[in-house]
Amino acid sequence: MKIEACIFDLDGVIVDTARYHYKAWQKIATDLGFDFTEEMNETLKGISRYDSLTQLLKFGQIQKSHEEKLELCKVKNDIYLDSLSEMDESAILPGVTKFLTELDNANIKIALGSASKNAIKVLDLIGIKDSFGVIIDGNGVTKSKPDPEVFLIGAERLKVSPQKTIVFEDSDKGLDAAIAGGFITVGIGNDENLGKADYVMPGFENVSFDHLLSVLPL
Ligand code: B16
Ligand code: MG
Repeated sequence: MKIEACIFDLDGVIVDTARYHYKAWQKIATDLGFDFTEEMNETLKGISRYDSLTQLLKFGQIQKSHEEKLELCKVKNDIYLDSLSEMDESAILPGVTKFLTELDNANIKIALGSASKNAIKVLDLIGIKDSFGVIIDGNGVTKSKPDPEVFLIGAERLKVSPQKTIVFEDSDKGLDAAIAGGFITVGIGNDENLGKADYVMPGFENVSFDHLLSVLPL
């Protein structure tokens, strides 16, 4: 099978923002009076802001109205945006830039498939927006991961089939979305959380596209 495209998740794959989302949610939980652990946070990765809050409130066994939830989402986003204020290209995860260049040289199409409504802002801050031929973010979907919509729209815009496209994801929900869409999957993180992917690696450092092609079940 010849690979024609790659679709990248943003937070936790391209850039080190997953920890800022976690810190912001931790602050919300602390203010609500409970501890928000890393294990709990793992279940929030890849899902929309509102769905994340719904999940967080479940952990704290707290009821809020829709309006209160919208307000808490705003507070969380303000905390998150504050933490981005000093962000620049140094936040790009190791090996990512080199890997993207290698794809480009090999004429592999490249898209972004993120749940984040802040994706364009983050890409601008780290100066990497032009690397993506197509960008699908939280503003362009109606259904949150684990629904495959974000990746299917990405593949459609790139004019490639999911079977010839690799999705890179750091979250369980994101992998579910890619698998449901029929994509080839690479988990970015550890095997324990992402074992359902076709291949799992800690990141892009010292990883070449050719190597990846040799280890994926194509
Ligand atoms: P925002 P990704 C996701 O981005 C994050 O993993 C998730 O933690 C976050 O809640 C979601 O974006 C929404 O982000 O609040 O910025 O709209 O991993 O799909 O790139
Ligand atoms: Mg992610």
